[in-house]
Amino acid sequence: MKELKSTAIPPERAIAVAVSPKGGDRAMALDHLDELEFLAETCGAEVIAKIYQERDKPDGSTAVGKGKVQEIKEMVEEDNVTLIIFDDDLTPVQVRNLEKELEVKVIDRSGLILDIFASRAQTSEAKTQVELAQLQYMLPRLTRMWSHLSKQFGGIGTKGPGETQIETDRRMVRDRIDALKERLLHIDTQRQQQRKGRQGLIKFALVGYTNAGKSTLMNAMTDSGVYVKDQLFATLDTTVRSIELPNGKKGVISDTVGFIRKLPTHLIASFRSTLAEASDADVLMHVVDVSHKAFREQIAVVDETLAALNIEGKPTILVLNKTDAITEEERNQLEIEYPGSVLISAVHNINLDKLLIKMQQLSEKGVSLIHLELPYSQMQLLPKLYDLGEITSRLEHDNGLTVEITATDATKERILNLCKQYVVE
Ligand SMILES: Nc1nc2c(ncn2[C@@H]2O[C@H](COP(=O)(O)OP(=O)(O)OP(=O)(O)O)[C@@H](O)[C@H]2O)c(=O)[nH]1
Ligand SMILES: [Mg+2]
Repeated sequence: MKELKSTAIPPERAIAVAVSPKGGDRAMALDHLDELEFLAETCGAEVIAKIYQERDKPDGSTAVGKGKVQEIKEMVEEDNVTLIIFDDDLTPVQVRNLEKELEVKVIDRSGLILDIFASRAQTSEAKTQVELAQLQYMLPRLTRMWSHLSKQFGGIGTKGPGETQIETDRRMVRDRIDALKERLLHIDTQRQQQRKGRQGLIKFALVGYTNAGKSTLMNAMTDSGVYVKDQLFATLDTTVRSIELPNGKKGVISDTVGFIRKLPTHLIASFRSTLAEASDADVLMHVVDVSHKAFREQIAVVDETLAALNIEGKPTILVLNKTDAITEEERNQLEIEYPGSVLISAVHNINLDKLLIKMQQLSEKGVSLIHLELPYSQMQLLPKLYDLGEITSRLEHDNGLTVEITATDATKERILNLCKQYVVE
């Protein structure tokens, strides 16, 4: 009888490489390497060595320089390494030179993150967004891919497919990019419709570094069953659930994709529609894993990413999570360092009541009452006002209606634009 062989693909054996400027923060650079290892593991690769190199600046042709390339080559041969991952973006030229020398696959952090996103994407929206980002990442690298193919097959056509073929391919990729953008625009319109239905409700959005515990918190607060896992980018889509505040007011809370250091710009751009929920929110809840040694840097990365997406400046609650995994002394220290934050543990349900009260306080700050004297001749404005805010009182009299609208900061301006002249102070 024939022996059955396992069809499982053996995990890639990888080396992670970081090149840092001389005299930089070594501890931080090593931390980045650890994160790169976590990213690689998320992709199913096993990191067998991490290389950290200090240089004045990365070498133009191989990033690490000739000597280091030789060193890596020896490791590749000795340890059956199949993949080299660089923490910083490589130029197409650097990838080509490195692959030629080392004779294994070479990728950078952006490529790795795109790979993870591609394997995680479930919904048509996420898939479209990832494919768009992948193609945009690939476009400048097309020449390199072709030269690889021609090398691989040797013989006829070893000089590559020639400019014409590359141009044709570039055009095909560009056409596909246009088609995907079109599709995203359509998805965006649908989302806007959905969001319209939620106007008048207070909107909270969970944001934060990947693996901070956003989905765990969402589940703890709403029973929503969002996928939780100790891996990077467990969540790629947005889930929205209703939530009730201690004062009985209803709101919605959204959980979405997490951020990471050096998130490829194409990816940020193409995930705009997923992140629209956050940009539309009244209150942001910035979830932080305080048990992570680099959490302060992670806070900064999230703030920067929010700024890049123009989602900054909203009322924000700093939610310091995983406090069960730190000491009491550290917890006391955090309370002093981050006044106004809420220390919680999403898995152990610690202080979620405190968080709800904070959410209520912040949402009240963002809510204002607008009083209007609306003449009967302007009744066509009423349906629009119902759409934008919550009409909390309505009194008919001889000349028209006296209306009180409860509006959030986000909608107040739009209401005022619509009927400024009818506002009574
Ligand atoms: N110790 C501890 N672990 C937690 C806590 N909250 C979440 N975790 C764990 O942290 C890991 C990540 O949790 P998720 O909720 O998936 O994190 P996320 O922010 O949604 O991550 P992405 O969707 O990947 O961006 C899981 O293994 C959780 O069990 C907490 O309060 N304490
Ligand atoms: Mg998640």
